[in-house]
Amino acid sequence: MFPQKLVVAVVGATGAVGREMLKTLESRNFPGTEFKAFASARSAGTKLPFNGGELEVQELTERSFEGVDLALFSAGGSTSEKFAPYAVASGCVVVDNSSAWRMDDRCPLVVPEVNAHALKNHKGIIANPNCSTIQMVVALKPIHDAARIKRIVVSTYQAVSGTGHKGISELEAQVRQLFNMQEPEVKVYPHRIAFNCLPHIDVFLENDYTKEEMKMVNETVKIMEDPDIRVSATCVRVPVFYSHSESINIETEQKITAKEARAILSQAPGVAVCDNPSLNIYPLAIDAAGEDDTYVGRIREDNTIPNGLNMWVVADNIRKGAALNAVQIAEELLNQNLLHIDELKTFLD
Ligand code: NAP
Ligand code: 3JN
Repeated sequence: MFPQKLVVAVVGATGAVGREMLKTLESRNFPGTEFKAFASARSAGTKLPFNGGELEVQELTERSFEGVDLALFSAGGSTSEKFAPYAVASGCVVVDNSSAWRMDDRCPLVVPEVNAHALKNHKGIIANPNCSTIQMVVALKPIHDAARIKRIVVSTYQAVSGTGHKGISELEAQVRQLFNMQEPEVKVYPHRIAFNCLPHIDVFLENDYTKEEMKMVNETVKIMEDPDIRVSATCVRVPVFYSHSESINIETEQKITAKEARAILSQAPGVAVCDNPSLNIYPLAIDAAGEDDTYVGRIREDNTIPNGLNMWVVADNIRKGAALNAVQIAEELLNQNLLHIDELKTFLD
């Protein structure tokens, strides 16, 4: 079923997401016959542990994809915009973790538990959604199928690892400085993140929402394939290292009770229901960190409207929110025999 030769590249391999991609490929025994690691010239020559040995990081160039069948990109939007077209031109299928191609009509935007079928029309680039969108749609698609969601109001509590290595270092450094009675240095975020919450992720847009908030709005509609779902998002950075948490309120067309929602979600792929408030059991960022599932709890009816539900949804933003989802897409490409580009359309200008 799997090809005899399968050369797999990770682009941005030294980053927070790239390192997790390598770990995920390894732990899921992804059937590559050769693996390559690319990053910028800054880290060329770095050795990364992989499959009991090491991968030497190479500088990414336009010619890096010769002989590569599949590339998992996680090196930022501008790198994806520039280099993914060269990959496709060499016949390499790209799974891209950035926002560069997500809303492009030629590129499926895929969460395998939700819309694996969308892969069949790919033209060489498949986009991985934003981490906050991924965990939300994993939890909401089964409810949408049962009762049709009309409106979503979501507030996120996003870990600093969403900003990569530099976000993790900033929180660590500020906590250390504060405990040593020093003035914390603010370098990465617009304000201090230690012991603080920032209602500001990515840049502000003309409509007063942030780009992160509008990613949640637009990506949800594309993945759920329902232009009538209205989404309102507030994205907040919190001083947590790993896992994003989300408070989600939905209004559905048909009535669905909390008990019914719990029953549906306990059968849903990729979801773990964790909901026993009388025993103080609900999803926690520290428990979701390092895990694959999307945890859902605090499921309760919103009594201010006829058909409303509230829930609390937590997932590891670097795993399900990025690396794991990308590897699952790659696995789906293999399972659906789609690791080829039928009509080679150029993404080069
Ligand atoms: P990170 O820790 O800062 O790592 C960035 C990686 O990109 C490093 O490997 C870096 O290599 C590489 N890179 C930067 N510029 C490059 C260039 N010109 N050519 C080749 N490689 C380059 O960031 P991260 O958290 O891993 O995130 C990386 C990207 O993944 C983000 O920018 C975002 O687009 C995407 N992401 C998506 C989600 C999601 O929601 N699905 C979540 C987090 C991140 P060097 O070591 O050489 O600098
Ligand atoms: O901040 C977070 O928690 C998630 C960050 C995601 C991110 C960070 C830098 C650039 C993205 C993304 O995936 O949307 C991008 C981007 O590619 O736009």
